[in-house]
Amino acid sequence: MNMAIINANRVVPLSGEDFRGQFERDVLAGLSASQKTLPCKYLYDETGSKLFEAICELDDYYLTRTEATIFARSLQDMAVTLGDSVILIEPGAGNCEKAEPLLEAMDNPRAYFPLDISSEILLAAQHRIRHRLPDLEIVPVIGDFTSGDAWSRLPVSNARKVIFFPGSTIGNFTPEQARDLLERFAENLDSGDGLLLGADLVKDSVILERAYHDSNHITEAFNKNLLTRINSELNGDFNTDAFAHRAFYHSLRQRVEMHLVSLVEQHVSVSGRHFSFTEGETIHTENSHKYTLPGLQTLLRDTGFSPEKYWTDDKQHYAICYAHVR
Ligand code: AVI
Repeated sequence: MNMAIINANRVVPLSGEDFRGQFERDVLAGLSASQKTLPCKYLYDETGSKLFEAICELDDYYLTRTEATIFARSLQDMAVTLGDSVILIEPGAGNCEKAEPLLEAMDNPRAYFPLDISSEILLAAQHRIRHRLPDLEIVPVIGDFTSGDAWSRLPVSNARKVIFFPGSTIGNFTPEQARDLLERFAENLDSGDGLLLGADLVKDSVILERAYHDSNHITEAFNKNLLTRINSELNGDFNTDAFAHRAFYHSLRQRVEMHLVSLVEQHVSVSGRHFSFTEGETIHTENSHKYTLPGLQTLLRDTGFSPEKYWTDDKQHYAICYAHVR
C-alpha cells in the first residue's frame, strides 16, 4: 500500500532578498573572472522567458519542434514505459506544457510535482492542469532544482517516481555539472525509479550555429537582455549597443557557446563595482552541450542509471531517453 503524500499542496516561496543577493554575488564574481562569465539561469527574467518562448517558435531553432515531434509520435509508448501509478517530478517545469500530454497519456498517474523558481507560472499551470485532470494530485514546489534545498521540500511518498527533464536543459550544464545534477536526481529516487530525459544531439555545425544565431535576431535580444536585466536589477550601466551577440559551435567540447562581445574598449559599473572591457573581450553567457547517443548512455551509467530505451526523430537530431535507477 502506498504511504500518504506528506506536505501535499504546500507551496514554499523563495524570498526576493535571497534571490537578489545570489544574483548580485554571481554577477560580480562572473565579471571579475579572467574569462568574464554570467550564469545562463539569469537569462530568464520575464522578458527573457518571453524571448525564449519566441526562440522556440523559430524555424532556425529546431530543438523544440523536433522534441515535440518525438513526443507526438511516441507518447503512448513512453507512457507504457513509465508505468502505472507513478509520481512525475519535473525540475524546471515552467508552464508544465510538456508534462500535461504525458500525464494524460500515463496510466493512473499518482501525482505531479513540478519544481520551478517562478511561483506565478507554476500556480497558473497547476490551475490549468487541474481543469484537465481533476483527479491528479499536483504539488508545485518553488525552488532552484540545482540546489538540495528545493529537493528537500518535495513531498515524501513511497510511490514509484519518474523525473521528467525535457527541453535539452541538460545541455546547459557542463559535463561535470550534468553528472552532479543527474547524481542529485538519482539521490532523490529509489532503485527502479525512472528518468525521462530530452537531449540535443551532435550534428552539422551549420545547423547548430543557425539555431543560436537566428536570422530573426531573437537569440541576440535574448542574450543582450541579460545586460538590461543587470542594469535594472543591479544598478548597472551596460550600453547594450556596445556589445554584439556571438554563438559558435566548439566541436571538441561538443557545445554551442554564447557570448557577448565588447565592440569597444569600455568601462561598466554594476552595484558600485567597476569592470573594464578591452575591444573584442567577451562575456561567456551560455553553453549548450550536444550529446551523441553513446555519450548520453555513458553519462546515465556513470550517474547511477541504466539506460533502457530512447526515441529519436528521423534525422537523429534529438533524443528522448528513458533510464531507471540501478
Ligand atoms: C533552455 N535551453 C535548452 C536552450 C538551449 O538550446 O540551450 C536555451 C537557449 N539559448 C539560446 N537559445 C536557446
